[in-house]
Amino acid sequence: MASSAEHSVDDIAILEELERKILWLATWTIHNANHVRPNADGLKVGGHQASSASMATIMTALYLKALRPQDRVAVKPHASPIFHAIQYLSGRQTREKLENFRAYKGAQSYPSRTKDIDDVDFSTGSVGLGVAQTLFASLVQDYLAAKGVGQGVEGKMIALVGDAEMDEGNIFEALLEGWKHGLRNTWWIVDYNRQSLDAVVREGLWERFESIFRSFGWDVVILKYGQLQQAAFEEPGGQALKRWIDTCPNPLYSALTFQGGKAWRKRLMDDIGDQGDVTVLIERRSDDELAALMGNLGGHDLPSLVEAFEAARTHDRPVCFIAYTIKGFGLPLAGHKDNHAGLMTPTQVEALRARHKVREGHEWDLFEGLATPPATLQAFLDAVPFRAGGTRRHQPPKIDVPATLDVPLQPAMSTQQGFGLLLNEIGKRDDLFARRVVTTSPDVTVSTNLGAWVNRRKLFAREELADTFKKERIPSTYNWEFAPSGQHMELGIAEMNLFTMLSALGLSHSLFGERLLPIGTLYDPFIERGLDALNYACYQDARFIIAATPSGVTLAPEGGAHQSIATPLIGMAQDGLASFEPAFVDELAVILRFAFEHVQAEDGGSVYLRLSTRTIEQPRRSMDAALAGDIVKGGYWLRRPGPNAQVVIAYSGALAPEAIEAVGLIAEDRRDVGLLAVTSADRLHGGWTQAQRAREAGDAGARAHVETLLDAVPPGCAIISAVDGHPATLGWLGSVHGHRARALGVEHFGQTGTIADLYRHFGIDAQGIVRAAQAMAPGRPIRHLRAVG
Ligand SMILES: Cc1ncc(C[n+]2csc(CCOP(=O)(O)OP(=O)(O)O)c2C)c(N)n1
Ligand SMILES: [Mg+2]
Repeated sequence: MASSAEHSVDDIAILEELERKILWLATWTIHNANHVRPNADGLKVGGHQASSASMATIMTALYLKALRPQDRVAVKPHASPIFHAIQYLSGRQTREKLENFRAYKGAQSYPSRTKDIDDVDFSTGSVGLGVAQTLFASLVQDYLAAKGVGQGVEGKMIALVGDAEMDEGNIFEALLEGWKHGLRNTWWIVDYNRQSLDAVVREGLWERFESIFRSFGWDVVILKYGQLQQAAFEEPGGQALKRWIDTCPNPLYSALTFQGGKAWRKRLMDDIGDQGDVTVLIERRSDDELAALMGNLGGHDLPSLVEAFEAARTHDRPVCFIAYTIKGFGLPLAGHKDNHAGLMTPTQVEALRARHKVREGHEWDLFEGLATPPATLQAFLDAVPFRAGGTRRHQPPKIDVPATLDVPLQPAMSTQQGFGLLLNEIGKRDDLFARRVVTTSPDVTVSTNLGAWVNRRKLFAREELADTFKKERIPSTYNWEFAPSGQHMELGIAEMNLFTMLSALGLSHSLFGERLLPIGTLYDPFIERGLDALNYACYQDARFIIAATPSGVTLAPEGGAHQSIATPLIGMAQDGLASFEPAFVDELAVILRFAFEHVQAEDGGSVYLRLSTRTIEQPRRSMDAALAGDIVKGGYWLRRPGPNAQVVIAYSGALAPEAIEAVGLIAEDRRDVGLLAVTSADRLHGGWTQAQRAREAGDAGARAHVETLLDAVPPGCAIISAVDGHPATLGWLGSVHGHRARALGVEHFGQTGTIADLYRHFGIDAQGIVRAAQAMAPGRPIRHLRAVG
């Protein structure tokens, strides 16, 4: 590793030149998007010039000096132009993408793993999530290392964090979890520009940050004064200047920065001018030099940054860097409190062009206007350590999934119970497949039925820890041993952490070169608590399985606070997530097997299993390939309707017994009643949409599974659907072939009672279904329909 002595003055000089180039390229990218590129909408597309500039120095120090190929970085969303400029300079981003910044298929507004071409490690956008993601990635790195797999060399997991971003609660939830797991190798670099979107932050915020991080066991490195300032403090009168800087309120510092050298001089002379040393210190400098001195905060001082990063690499403790910066550094927007959405005017850009010596028509030239010869600059860029070793994204081979997942079926059981048994069976295996399954749960490991699996495969910790109860010979069902070989990551209650952890586990193949098969369990309603993190995980194309149980109003006595109504719709609407709600355990076995394939498939995604604690009678049947195929596609006829059917029932999940009973009650008075088992409203609907789109694009033969299924329903027949969730989940079935439809489901929370009470209350019991059938398929009264009391 290089020591600071090895940073020749030349290196720093080159870095400083390249930093200016990066600032220019980012500025031009934004300016081009707003003022040069033809824009039919006539709207400004923005680009966060000031937020970006704030990070220019820090990111130059990182990407062109401090980073190693094994490091992974989450760049704060609004530093995207700086990130893309660095990538362009490094030959990883194209001019075309930059010219189309924020436009269709151009470089993204916020760095995106899936949409950008330029080596984004973690997407960002919804502030706070990328930050936490680095912490969980570090835990995954430790998990792999403990098993002797992964990259073999430890990287730093780094987040570039806005100071206002630190208001996001999920960051603190993550901090606590990191502390519990003995977090290592994580750097959070806070861009302490003391500005947010609307405002200048409160005084002394850094002290809160410092004490919070220290109490979680982090090192805190405060980068407040750059080397110019440090030198000035050594001059006679320097300590008075330092005291003034330390006590200057944030808004005043910002305002003076915006106003420039003249204003600094007047204010400093008024406040600390003494006709002696301090006055000499100030007078010795021109306006420009004075502005440069006062702007020379730690976060804009390359030597300080490079040194601090190198020092932090010598150990594995987590480090929070608080780097003082100026929002809009190097631009005329610097320091102004309204600068967040501020764009430079064409006149201001022309002035900057002159300062950067960029000729017209040469705006994108890499080394335009720089003093150092291009060959030297290129040689410097070619030798950047981060770039050594080619691609940083791994593509390990797929893990073979067993042809079937077997489970001992009992006459009556719940899908949650089946899930636990399936995992228990996997836990008995000794193959790569079983070794790469990793589970995690926010304090609901036992109550979601992972207990047996954990007993077999242990909890993960970097160090062995025996179960005290076992040691003391106290009988317990659970054997909570922690070991490096453990395959369950225990989490506290916070669901945001669960999804961020799954996001990190689910990117393990790409980030660290080792495939994992992550499964997270939680109560279904609390998906909503972690929803933004779930969306974030899917957006990054992380691959994982969630088993959400219990769900719906079927968890009856647990009460309204735990009921989930919207989750089936979330499952349908969430991109990158295939959702299933099986009724029977043999269906679940097929779906879980599919899920292990789907999370590994190039064009696959993550999987959501909405499960239930309701024990229901299981069908006695043998699973064949055709049935298994239909279950994965989203549905099959449990009872095919005949040609004279007036009504068919479609149901999902735990309502199977009600649907089956209703069919029996209706069948005596209506002919040919059909019963459609919907294992995935999401897959059925998605397939239907896809087929329609394909036909519209000219593929006349395209056909969706649901279209084929519903071919069996005669034209005049009505479809009654029933789901323990929002009725819209299956409400669309009638539109497939133009059948009349009545969608039953749950629209309100809050009732507590038995399952029978609640199904009756919401009209999703057998009688409710029969009532709907009577209304939709009038004819002679259905004898089994009781009068509504
Ligand atoms: C979850 C979320 N809420 C709100 C926003 C909108 N937003 C973007 S940046 C920002 C504040 C930026 O302040 P800071 O983090 O200090 O970054 P700076 O602009 O100073 O660099 C806000 C509120 C967002 N991107 N994500
Ligand atoms: Mg800020």
